[in-house]
Amino acid sequence: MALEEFIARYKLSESVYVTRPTMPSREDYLRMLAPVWEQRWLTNEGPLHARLERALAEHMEVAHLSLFCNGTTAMLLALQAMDITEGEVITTPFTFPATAHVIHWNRLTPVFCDIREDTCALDPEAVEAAITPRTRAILGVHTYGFPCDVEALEAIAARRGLRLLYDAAPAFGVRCKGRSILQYGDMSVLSFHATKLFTTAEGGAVATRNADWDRRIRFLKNFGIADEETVIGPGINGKMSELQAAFGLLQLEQVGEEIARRGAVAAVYRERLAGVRGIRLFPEPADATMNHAYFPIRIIAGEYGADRDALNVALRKCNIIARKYYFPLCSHFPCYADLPSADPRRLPVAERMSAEVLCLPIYGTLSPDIAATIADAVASFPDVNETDEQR
Ligand code: T4K
Repeated sequence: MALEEFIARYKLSESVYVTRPTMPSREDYLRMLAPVWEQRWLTNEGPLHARLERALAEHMEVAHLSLFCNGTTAMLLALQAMDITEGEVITTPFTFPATAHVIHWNRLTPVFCDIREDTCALDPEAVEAAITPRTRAILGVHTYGFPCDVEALEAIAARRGLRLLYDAAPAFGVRCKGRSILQYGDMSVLSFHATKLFTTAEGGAVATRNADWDRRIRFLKNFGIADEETVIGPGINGKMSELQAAFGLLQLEQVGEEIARRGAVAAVYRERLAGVRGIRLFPEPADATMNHAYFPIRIIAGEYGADRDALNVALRKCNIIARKYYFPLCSHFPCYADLPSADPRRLPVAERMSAEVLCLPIYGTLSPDIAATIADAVASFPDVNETDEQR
């Protein structure tokens, strides 16, 4: 098949993005905002903010949950609340830049560590091998919502006296071994960015079962202010507004249905792509309930007959805007590339995943028919008989 024929067959009438936010109705949002207008209370722990904190803590089954203006600030302060002020933090290079950057912004050293092929999450054996006398904490990421190896990491952290923090930005609503994913580790951080399953446009949260850390987090995100005349430390502004909290309360009503709809899209992809030569699907973890926030696939170039990047370019010509989450690896950023732990030879799985993974569009309003067309385009791209250059 010629490339023109491929495009003619699979081109969608409108661009389909990797994700789209679930929107509450305008009427519902205006109704939710009515008390904000009446009371003229816009931020600083307002009533909607308090309602959303309670509702999310209950929904996610955690003792304490503190809302934030975004996930990055939440993660920055989570490290500070646990008093991690010097040394090294072990983390994954296969993540959004924020994960590595919060370590750097806290004047700590990120130590990149390899990942597992089946979940793209930290490889516990590599974590253990990366520990030095300067290691203070492990910062795992539940990549694509696949839970980290929580028991193994917990055992390592306990044995080696390290703090264990999770970047749970992609894992809203995920359950692992019968418990909310946020119940694992010392603290977990969520992102409520517009690209996330549950969104407040910008936003985030820190969850912990430790009341003392929760108290510190609350001071830190409000300039360290204890009362009108007392500032107990150098805090920052990490607060969420009432307008965002109102959006979040409506999102929470829709999130169960959103997950179910995404599950239906994932099922179409799984059915159509199972067994396609050179395409690997990630196994659904047996002991976790997924949120279907992402649908990553791996393209094994040698078997597929084309590489991930060629497929990605061709899909874009068909208005299918998939994403190479996560390329480049954080360990390739100029600010980290000179670290000994950034050496590609130490990160073989992460390097491979970064070259092979493509995240296909998935969101609740994506019709199963469009998902089927996308899957068919992926399956038939190797039939395009142009050279790589022509592609
Ligand atoms: N840790 C992890 C593992 C994370 O994934 C993130 C954020 C964080 C930490 C940090 O949390 P925050 O501080 O952001 O709360 C996006 C987001 O900017 C980023 O927040 C998110 N991860 C990451 C996975 O995705 P981009 O560069 O891919 O965004 P962008 O603008 O290209 O959007 C992707 C697609 O989403 C668009 O093609 C269409 C759709 N979209 C996007 C926006 C902004 C919409 O439909 N509506 C929108 O408003 O980074």
